[in-house]
Order: sequence, then C-alpha cells, then structure tokens
Amino acid sequence: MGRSIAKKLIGSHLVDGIMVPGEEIAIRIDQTLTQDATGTMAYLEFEAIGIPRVRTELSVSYVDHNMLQASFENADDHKFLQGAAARFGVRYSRPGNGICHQVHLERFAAPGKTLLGSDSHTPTAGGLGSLAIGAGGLDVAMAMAGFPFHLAMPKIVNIRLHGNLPPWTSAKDVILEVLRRLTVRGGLNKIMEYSGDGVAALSIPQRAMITNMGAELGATSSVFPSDATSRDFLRMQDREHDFARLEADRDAEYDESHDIRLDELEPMIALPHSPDNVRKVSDVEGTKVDQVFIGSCTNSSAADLMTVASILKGKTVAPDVSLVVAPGSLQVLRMISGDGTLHGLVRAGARILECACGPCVGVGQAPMTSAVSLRTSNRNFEGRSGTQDAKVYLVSAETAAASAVAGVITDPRKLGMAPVIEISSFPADDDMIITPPEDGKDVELVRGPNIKPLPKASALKDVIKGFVLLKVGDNITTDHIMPAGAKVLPLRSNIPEIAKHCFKAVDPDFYERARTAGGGFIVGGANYGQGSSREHAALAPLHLGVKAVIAKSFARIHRQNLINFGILPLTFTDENDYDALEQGHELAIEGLLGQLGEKTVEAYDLTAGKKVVLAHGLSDRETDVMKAGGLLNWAGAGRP
Ligand code: MIC
Ligand code: SF4
Repeated sequence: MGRSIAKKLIGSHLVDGIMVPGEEIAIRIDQTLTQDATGTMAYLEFEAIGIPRVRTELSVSYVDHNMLQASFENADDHKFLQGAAARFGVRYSRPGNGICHQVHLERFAAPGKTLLGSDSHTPTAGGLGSLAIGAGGLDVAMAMAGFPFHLAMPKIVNIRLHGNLPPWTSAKDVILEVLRRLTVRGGLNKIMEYSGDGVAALSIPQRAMITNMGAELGATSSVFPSDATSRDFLRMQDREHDFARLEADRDAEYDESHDIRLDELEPMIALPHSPDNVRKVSDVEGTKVDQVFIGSCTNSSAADLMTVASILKGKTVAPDVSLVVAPGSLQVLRMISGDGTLHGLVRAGARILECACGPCVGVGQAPMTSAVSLRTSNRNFEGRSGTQDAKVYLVSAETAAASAVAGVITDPRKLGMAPVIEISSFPADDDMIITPPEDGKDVELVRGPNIKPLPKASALKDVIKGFVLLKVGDNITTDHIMPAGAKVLPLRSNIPEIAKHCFKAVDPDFYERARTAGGGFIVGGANYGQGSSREHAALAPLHLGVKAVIAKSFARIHRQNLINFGILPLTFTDENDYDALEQGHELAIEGLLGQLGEKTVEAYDLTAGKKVVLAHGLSDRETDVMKAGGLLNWAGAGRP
C-alpha cells in the first residue's frame, strides 16, 4: 500500500510505536525553534534537564514577540536568551531579524526534516515539506536534549487542490475555505496533507500561509509536497543543498479527503471572534473599518507587501483608517526597501512597524474602543488585539489593502486588473543570526529580576478534592486562560506575577477565588485550550493549585501542557454531566492512582450527591508522567 507524505515523514523518524491513528508514537526531532515569549521557560527547563548542549541537528532561538520595551523585563529576557543560546549551542536570531516562522522558512526549513517549535504556528515550515509541529516549551526542551517527541499518531487528511486561483484570491482564501468547512476542531489529531494539480502554482510563502493556519483547525501539522517550486525557493535562498523531492505515492491511502476547486474560490473573510466564522467578503462588503493590520506570520512576505503597495499606488489610506504594516522578516524589509515598495506604502500613509509579531498578539496598535480591525493575521479571538470589545476580521493582503483605501470592507475584485508579482531572488544571508561558540560552558546566564525559578509540580496524590473554581463554555482559547498582549507578555518569565492575569477577561475574580480556595477544578466545554502553545496556560493554573481540568474535549497542545505540568485532563463520558456540574460544586476523586489503571475515573460531585464518570485518555507513558507530577519530574527519574 502506497504512503502519504505525512506517513513517509513520520516513518523515517519513528522511534517507537506503530502508525495506527490514536496510538502513541515517538518521533526523532531534527530541528527545534523557540521564540522569546515561550523561550525563557524552555531554556530554564532545558537547564533543569541538565544536558549541557543541545543534541538536535539545529536549534534556533528567535526574538520576535516581546519587542516593546516599556520597562526592563523584555530586554532582560532577550539577554538571558542570547546567553542561553550561546551556552547550550543554539543559534540566536536577534531582535529585528523577524518572526520565527517567516525566518525559519527562509533560512532553515527543509523538506524531509522534523521540526518541533514552542509556538503553535510552527507548521508554517510544512510549506517546504518539513513535518513541523507546535508544542509546549518543555516538550521542545526535551527534544533539544535529544529525547523523542511523543504524540498520538494522527489521521492523515488529503486536501486536493484543483485548478488555479482566480485573480484577487490568494492562499488566505484557501485556508479560510478549509476552516469554513472543517471548523476550529476539524483538524484535531490530524495532519492535513495538500495535493493535486493546484499545488504547483502556489509559491512557497503561499503554501506556508496555508500550513500556518492549519493550527487554527487544531491540526497536529500540515504539509505540502516538495517539488520544483520548493527547489527554486531554496535555490533563491542560497540553499539548494537542502532540497529533497517529497511526494505521496500514487496509491497513497488517506483517512479522509476533501476537494477544493481553486477556480471557484472568492475572497473570504473570518468574522469575529473565531477563525472558522467564515463568509465571502462580498457578503459583508461596506462594513466601516477603523484599522487595517497587514503583517504577522501570515501574509507578511515580500510578495504580499508588493501586492499591497501596488493596490495603494497613487492613493491615500482612507481618513478614518489606521493602516499598520509589519514586514515578516528583515529579508522582506530589505526587499521592499530596495524596490520602491516601502516608499509606496509610506507614501500612501501606512504606519510601518518593526519585523515582529506586534499587533497580532496585542503588542502595540490596540485598536480603538469597539473598532472594526481587518487583519491578515491568523487569530481573531476576543480581546487578543488588546482591546476587549474590538471586532477583528481575518482577510488576505489583497482584501486588507482594498479595504484600507476604501475605508469599508471591500472585495478586491472591484479593483480591475490584479497585480502580478514575480520574485526572482532573495537577499539571503544570516548576518542577524548568531552562531553559538564551539564550547559554551563558560557563558554566563544573566537573569534579570523578573526571571523567576521554574514552578515545581509534586507527585500526583491519591485523593484530590476541591471546588469547581470556574465553568466555561466551548472553544475556550489559551488567550482566555492566559492572556498575552503588551501588558501581560513581559511577565512570561515570572509565573507568580503572570498568574494574577489567569482568566482575567472571563472572570476578574478567578485569581482571588482560586487563591482563597487553595486550588480546585476547572470545568470546560469542547476544544478547551485551543490556540497557542503557551505552557503558561498550564503553569498559571498549576501555581494556583488547579488539580484537574474536566472538559468535553481538549485541544492537542494544551492537553499535553497540562500533563507536562501534572494537571489531570479529564473528559466527560456523559455530556449531561457537563450541564449538571456547576461552578462552586465540591468534587472529590479517591483512589486516583489505582483508577488511572482503568480507562475511566469516578469522581463524586459532593454538592449534587452524585457520581460522575470521567475518561482520562492517558497512554501508559502519560500516566507515569502524571503520577510523577509532570514531565520534568519524570525525566529527572531517568525515564525517557
Ligand atoms: C500566538 O500566536 O498566540 C503566540 C503568541 O505566537 C503563541 C505563543 C505564545 O503564547 O507565546 C502560539 O501561537 O503558540
Ligand atoms: Fe507571532 Fe502572531 Fe504568528 Fe503568533 S500568530 S507567531 S503572535 S505573528
């Protein structure tokens, strides 16, 4: 039986388990990436594992999230990260060099390699045929230490692309269409593999745009074949030696298939507050716009910004619109500053930001009260922009630029002939990437006062008891659990401080209630913890004494982060119990250690006086990790 690309990639890196969907497997990791907002913890964790030097083929530490230096914290973190990179043998991409996913795609991603990154959009590198997976910092630290990465063998989904994109539609419209069909839960424990005659005409940044937003489907990863376009891209990046052809066998088997006729696609838009709330742009045309943001790790490539400049040519941004543009990398900035694009953007009134995540994660440019903000980024969760009542819509660069000029949501197909952008070379160098010294053992790690020691989890107790501290609905994001933004992100290295912001927008009293109760339980709906890889969404609850989260279902990375820090992820076996279990109810689980040997765990709702049967879904290895009180304790016991 023929194999898919995903199975070839997994098969060539498999160190444990069998490739049967749902079974736990372990794969060897070739490359890792971290970014600054998750990186400090990841390197503190790597230090705690006690291996002196990374054992991967390549590890890169990027600085791209925490760039506003309103106080000392972020600069202190950057200093620590630079030292940690030198000490542990990691390349350091300096602040200003760009967003991790864009830079990694340009300079390091390679067909056939595995990449584990402490950022949920790591699958961007799947655009070049890497098997790229997002994970919590501790999983990445373990991979840097040379341990394999464990995951549930995903189902492989074939997304066949047919034909060519019509003028004015682009890769963003493709993935928005996929999100419309499959929703933010549609990719859970799946790898989305793209195929079909429509692939050839998509550039590498376009493919990467699509694999990037596989994260919004909740997918484990997304991958494209590696073909002549991949070779050309790598050649233009001066690294044709990294090319390897990668394609599915003709008779490859898939667990699920979907067809997308590119010729029939129209410009699409995700309405507030979910990336799967997708409509045609033409359905919402005319809505007044207050802000347009073109940037983030999607649609911040040179081709995107050249398209934008050509739309803005000879025009000025509408009077009531603030247009902000953040190039994805220094390479992109160099390209657009050399060919007149940057001048065109500035001339039209765009506000240019540094090459970083910026507004995508609420780091600057928070929109005005109740604003409509049109963004080319990938997430439009409530409050993420920094303004709680702002309404964020996700669109392509074409739709964003057309709307910035018109002042209202505009279908770019109104603009006449679509620009044709050809890119024949990239200014490829690694001048802003510091290579670690051969021997880093004497490099001092400078820890600013905001960098606090790692929190410790203790071994799992046989009896856990407490109150339901909070009950939330479906699709709760990690932005709800542990908000980001310019004010909170600088606290990423300081768990006691950042914990004060846990669930703040959902329930401002949560922190005090959890502290007073000395911990307890959280009850969630379906897809609990979707979104980012931030392990702070587990570390803050751990700090507050949360013992278990009981939900209808979990997003993959967050579930893993809970286990990694010794918080039990349990699911309802009967969804009626979700309705019955209210905030404030007292729960007890007795004989837990023995119960984990079974598939289900019996809990008692002491307030309602009834038994609740819950599933733990833990593999044997995960059960051991839980019992030890998390992955660090387990690894410390010499287990992996
Ligand atoms: C995001 O887009 O939400 C982030 C910020 O990049 C996160 C990582 C983090 O919270 O530091 C992600 O996607 O994993
Ligand atoms: Fe940065 Fe936004 Fe991409 Fe996350 S989604 S890595 S915050 S640009």
